[in-house]
Amino acid sequence: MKRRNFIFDIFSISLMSSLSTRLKAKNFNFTPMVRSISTWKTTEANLKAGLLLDKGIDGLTAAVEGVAVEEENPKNTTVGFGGAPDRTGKVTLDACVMNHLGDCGAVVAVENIVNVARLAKDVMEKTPHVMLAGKGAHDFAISEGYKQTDLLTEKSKEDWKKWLESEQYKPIINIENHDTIGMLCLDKNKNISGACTTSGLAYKMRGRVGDSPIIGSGLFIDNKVGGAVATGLGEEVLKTVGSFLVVELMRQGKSPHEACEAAVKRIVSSNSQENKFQVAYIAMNKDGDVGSYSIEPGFTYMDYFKGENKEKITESAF
Ligand code: SD4
Repeated sequence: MKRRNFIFDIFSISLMSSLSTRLKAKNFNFTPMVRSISTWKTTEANLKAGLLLDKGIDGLTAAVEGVAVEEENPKNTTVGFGGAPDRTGKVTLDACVMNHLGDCGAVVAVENIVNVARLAKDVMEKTPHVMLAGKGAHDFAISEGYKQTDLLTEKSKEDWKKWLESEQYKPIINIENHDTIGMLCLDKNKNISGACTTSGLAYKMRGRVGDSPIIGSGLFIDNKVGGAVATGLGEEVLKTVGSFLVVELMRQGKSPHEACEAAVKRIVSSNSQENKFQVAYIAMNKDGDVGSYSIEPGFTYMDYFKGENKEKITESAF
């Protein structure tokens, strides 16, 4: 057994056994083909998507409703409600979605709306456009019946005020400081869709947008080949059009793991890593095989398959 697989298995055992017991106890029937993967330890979000897929729900709906769990979770400081603000104390959210037909939608720099992945899906389905920004995206949300919510929690306000004392901004995401959720869902019709949603880098400049809402960088899907999503320092993912690169590498015959590794190494080869930063990809191919790779150790992702929701460790460049 390869060391990597061994570690995966050890890591997954407790989570698997408790979840499978839960599912068996409920006499649950899983759909063998469907699969959902998501960045970081987004256990409940990935489980939500997996269970929707098992019920026969389409991949796009499963992904959007799965990531909504993190958008609504105040403890996740990189997504939605409770996300860290920019330097001026405003929480601004970015998200995108893409389906198996190659249709996509995105919103950037949205304020006071929690479920921005759902909003990106609405942009895709209800407007002639792919991307809406700032006030325009917000006004569209209101016209579609979204409610306004102050996204800055007491805790994130406190943390921001503490940060203001030094105002030291390092464009670094270290491995403890992110949990942006990107998710890929393979549904019972063998169609892959995905969603990516974030509040971006903590204490970013006002107006800064990263990779997460940019189709090809934060997320890309070609249903003939597979899909990929990114997390980490968005500037580096943008410079290499990371998720598109991963999908193109799979098209050339690489496995999801090999494609993620090559895309990460493309970034590593043009950076000294004097200032450490993290970038990680997860990917799924048309056959439902999955893989991942990260620059720094510590990245994990969730994998829902055959009724089990496992946390998996990723190999890293360093
Ligand atoms: C960004 N890629 O805005 C996002 C940040 C991230 O976990 O992934 N954080 O650059």
